Amino acid sequence: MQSSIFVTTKNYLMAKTDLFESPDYYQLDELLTDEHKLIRKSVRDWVKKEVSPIIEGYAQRAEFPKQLLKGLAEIGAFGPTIPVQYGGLGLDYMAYGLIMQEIERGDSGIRSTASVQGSLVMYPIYAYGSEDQKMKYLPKLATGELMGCFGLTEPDHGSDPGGMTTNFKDAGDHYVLNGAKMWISNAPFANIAIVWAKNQQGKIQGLIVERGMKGFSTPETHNKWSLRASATGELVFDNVKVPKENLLPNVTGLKGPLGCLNQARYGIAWGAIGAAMDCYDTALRYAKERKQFGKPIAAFQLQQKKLAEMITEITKAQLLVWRLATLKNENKATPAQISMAKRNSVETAINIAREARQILGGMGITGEYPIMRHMMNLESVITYEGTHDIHLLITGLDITGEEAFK
Ligand code: TGC
Ligand code: FAD
Repeated sequence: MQSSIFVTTKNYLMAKTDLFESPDYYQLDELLTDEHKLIRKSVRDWVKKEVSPIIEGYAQRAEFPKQLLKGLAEIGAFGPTIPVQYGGLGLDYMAYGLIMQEIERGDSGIRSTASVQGSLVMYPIYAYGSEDQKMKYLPKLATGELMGCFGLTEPDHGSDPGGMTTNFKDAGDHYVLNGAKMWISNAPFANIAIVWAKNQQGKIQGLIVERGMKGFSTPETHNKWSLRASATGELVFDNVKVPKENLLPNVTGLKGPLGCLNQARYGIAWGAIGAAMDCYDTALRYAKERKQFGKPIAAFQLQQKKLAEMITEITKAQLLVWRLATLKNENKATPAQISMAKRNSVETAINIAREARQILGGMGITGEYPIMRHMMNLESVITYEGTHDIHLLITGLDITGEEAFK
């Protein structure tokens, strides 16, 4: 009895100190600039100091740690690739990927908050907005003074967003918006929402809807077993009067929201590797310390197989996103290449989380270690931003020329 309390206490203490060391089996660091490494280090240090000590408690209580927003803004997580004149950092896509990797190493839900703010709220305003909209919103979104969310999915239209029914009508000096969005990250606390809706001609356009507009509400979604430290909600529009200047003027059609998804899916391709690295690192350390049958479990071939396959898959995924980053920096990355990377990284991560959980035995199911939280989070990550199936079909279409969605 005494010895089991001792073991639990010892493991508890081990788990609460974030000892993460990132695997770099193929010396990929040599492919990064000093600036990239510095950015990665500063985000990693922040995650170790601010996220790791508190995240398990927030996930267990299904609460969003709102106090992290200021720090996320300070480490440049909100719109790092947005030009400096609009409050961003003007960084390249390698830096953006590394930031997402490090944040998701802490928790996918916190990375979600950053992805949505940067790729799904700031990006559409930057890419499709008027100069006035950019100046009004982007600097405040970069500092976290304003937080945003992105409304594409509806109760009856998830993988098929083109079927959306949310719509707006021209009412003279304003538009009138009606409909509902579901599964919206950051909705419960967002100050603004980028809402994709059909105009009177049935064409999809984006509107900036502000909290406080009459008829706009954001009920929270409860009872999630995944992304418990991320706030998810609905967006409900009941005859909301939206000023005409809040329409994003420079895009029409589904390519508007899908263009934003390219940015966010790219970030997830990097981010999920962060979760995988955390599970691998935790399992490797545990396997070296945990003894059964008189020796560390790391000395058993079956555990070595798991660990060896994990580092192999992580290394392959790291190479894929590194190359994707270089293509993205040259503006040559195709949406299908991004889909392949998102799909591969998330599948890699979810498989590694499941194997790592087994290496920890019973301890693996507890909140003393991050693995089960990552595993449950990844069940959302494999579904949002396009499901695993949809990304496979995007690859299928790209290589065969045959569309198999419909
Ligand atoms: P389809 O006819 O193929 O395309 C319509 C128009 O869009 C263009 N397009 C793209 N443009 C930019 N980037 C892309 N990735 C694009 N994919 C397609 C296309 O060229 C066409 O343009 P045009 O000019 O001809 O009109 O559209 P479809 O209706 O057949 O649907 C295709 C499909 C299934 C691939 C697409 O709709 C899809 O990706 N579905 C998945 C939906 C999804 O990913 N939803 C994500 C919601 S947001 C979210 O999950 C946030 S989670 C945030 C977090 O917490 O991190
Ligand atoms: P469905 O589209 O109903 O799919 C159900 C199943 O059918 C899936 O397995 C799917 O792969 C399969 N399927 C669908 N179509 C096909 C096909 N043509 N061929 C083969 N199989 C098919 N959305 C936003 O707009 N903004 C957000 O911020 C946001 N945040 C989210 C946060 C969380 C925690 C979650 C879980 C979701 C979030 N989403 C968000 C929604 C997310 O993008 C959708 O859940 C996702 O696109 C899938 O839609 P769906 O859940 O309606 O599933």
